[in-house]
Amino acid sequence: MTELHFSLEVAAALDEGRPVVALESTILTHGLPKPDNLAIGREIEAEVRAAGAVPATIAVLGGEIQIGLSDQDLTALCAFEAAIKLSRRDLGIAVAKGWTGGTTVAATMILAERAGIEVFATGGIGGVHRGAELDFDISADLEELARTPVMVVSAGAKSILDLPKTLEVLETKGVPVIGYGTDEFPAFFCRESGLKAPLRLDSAAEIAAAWRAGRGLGLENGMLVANPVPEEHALPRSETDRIIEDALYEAKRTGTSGKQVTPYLLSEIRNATGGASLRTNIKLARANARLAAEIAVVLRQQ
Ligand code: PSU
Ligand code: MN
Repeated sequence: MTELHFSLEVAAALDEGRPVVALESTILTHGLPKPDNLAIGREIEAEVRAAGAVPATIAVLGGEIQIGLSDQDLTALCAFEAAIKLSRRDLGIAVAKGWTGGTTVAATMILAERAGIEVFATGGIGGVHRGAELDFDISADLEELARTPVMVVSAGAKSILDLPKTLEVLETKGVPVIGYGTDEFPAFFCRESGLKAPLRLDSAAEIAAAWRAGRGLGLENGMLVANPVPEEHALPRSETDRIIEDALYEAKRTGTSGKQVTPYLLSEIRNATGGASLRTNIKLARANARLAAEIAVVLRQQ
């Protein structure tokens, strides 16, 4: 068996049955700019702790699968220029070759499940890209939500994606998509997408109960909780959509493809909004960490 390496804090929490929230690391290595990524990673972890759970940031360090990072590990990962973006397909080779990298939503779900962690907070998930009917660019995150029983708390998905097609695929794959306190599926930077959230729940306790009941039926799929960015930190929709259109055009023009697409679009949007998108990204990631921790706490009380 490929070994998992636990931080002391996470090992103790899991041992004692205390609530733990998994956090991904591609957001740190590829989604956010250096050196801000370190402070943001720490803030997200602090948010989980403030709500009474233990954060387990997951990454691969020198080929070792790490469940929970010491502050020293987090600092090193955030500064490492050569970090690799690791999804499901990359995990085996990363361990065999001794790579260091950030795990995507898909890879983090796999490792959280192996570690016995049910709740996971991120910013946004990958999905069906615009034009996927031609280039087949569909994130492995969707397939993972279909097959791995971990709850993912996100701010929905960015409109760099084709959101209607993303929701269709999630429906086909039997993934519950829960609007938290909203009837509308949120679009990451913006609270509105113009699309209805397939399901709606209004409290951490309701979400925890729905999760337990699904698991009690032996269902092995994950669940997506879509938590809209707090109103005061949301970006205006029409302007943001225009910036996203420009970023998509640039990606096409520069021939960006494969796993580079999402990081490329994120950095284009950040530059075009003069940092406003970064502030929003931090706020929503913190809000998701908070909600995930609340759910993890309720799950331990049931
Ligand atoms: N979407 C975001 N921010 C992110 C990502 C997605 O709004 O940082 C990252 C996540 O780690 C996600 C990954 O799992 O990108 C998806 O990449 P791809 O589209 O190549 O599957
Ligand atoms: Mn892709």
